[in-house]
Amino acid sequence: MFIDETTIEIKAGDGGNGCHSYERLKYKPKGKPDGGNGGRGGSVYFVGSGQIHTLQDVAYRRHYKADRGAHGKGKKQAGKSGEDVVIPVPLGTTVYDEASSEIILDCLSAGKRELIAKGGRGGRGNAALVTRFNPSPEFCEPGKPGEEKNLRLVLKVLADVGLVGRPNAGKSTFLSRISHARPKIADYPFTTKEPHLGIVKNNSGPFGSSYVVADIPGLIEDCHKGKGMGIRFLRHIERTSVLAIMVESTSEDPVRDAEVLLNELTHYSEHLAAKPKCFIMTKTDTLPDDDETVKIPDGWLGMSAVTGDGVNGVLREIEGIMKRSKDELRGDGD
Ligand SMILES: Nc1nc2c(ncn2[C@@H]2O[C@H](COP(=O)(O)OP(=O)(O)O)[C@@H](O)[C@H]2O)c(=O)[nH]1
Ligand SMILES: [Mg+2]
Repeated sequence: MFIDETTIEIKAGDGGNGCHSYERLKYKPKGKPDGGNGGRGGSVYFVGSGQIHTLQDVAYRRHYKADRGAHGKGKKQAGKSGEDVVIPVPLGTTVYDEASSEIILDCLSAGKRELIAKGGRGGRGNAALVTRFNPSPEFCEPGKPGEEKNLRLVLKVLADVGLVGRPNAGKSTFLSRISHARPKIADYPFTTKEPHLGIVKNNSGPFGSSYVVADIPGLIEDCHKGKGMGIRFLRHIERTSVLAIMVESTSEDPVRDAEVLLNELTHYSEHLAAKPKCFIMTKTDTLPDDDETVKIPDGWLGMSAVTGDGVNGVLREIEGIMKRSKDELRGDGD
């Protein structure tokens, strides 16, 4: 199941207590202090992973607790440290403190461990507490408690391109044509209930390596009022750099249909609606040959994800827009 929001409780391990003990030697009633230090409590970390795309596993477990440090022992034996807990989360996960709503972490790169709750320090044993003035301390320190946090995790998937269209526009078919992703395809609306990501390899185009395309559920008029699947899932294209607006060739008025889509985007956020876009008419194979030039509005591209006609043209356009917006971000655009 696709889960993009959850709350969890985490607790780092407490530090082990220091030990209060004395050397025991034959014929010597009380030797030197030899109580060892307590071990450090385990810490809790998050690590971004490119292999998972939902918070499902994290949400299922809900409680995470790292081990406590072991107590120190006599003969200056230090307690073992508690094991750390590392929680993998999908890239694009933002971690909030549940109480203050403050952002603790934005997980944007894979593989880096981020400390979320620190394990408690172990207490010192009386051997470590010896001073010139107190050569035989009759006390030791308790371990410090590990940090405890209630967290809210919100996932906004990381993708470069977002596919926007009515249900049945052919978004999923397009994604499965250009990537290895296999979203469900059918001729009834709302087959896509969750975002699907596809990685497009691009070795020849201007963009260089590969990029991620997100297929999200279809948008219908007034979905911002809760119709259909609503617009909550639009968060998953918030971090894209290009939107591909897709309208079916059966549309009576493609320009108006595109406006309806843009209007729904605007209701979600002006920022989202203002992203660079390309406009695509899908399923051109169903148009009679002489109809194509008439039907496709100026500045739009036509394609058929079934026959493959025009698909490369669409990818080149998308890659071109991505390259231009990256150049602008770097400040060397014109
Ligand atoms: N003839 C034709 N049918 C298509 C094309 N692309 C998609 N379809 C069909 O349109 C229906 C909806 O496609 P789908 O990709 O699930 O649309 P989505 O709801 O936008 O993801 C399916 O029956 C597809 O087989 C196309 O280029 N040509
Ligand atoms: Mg679909």
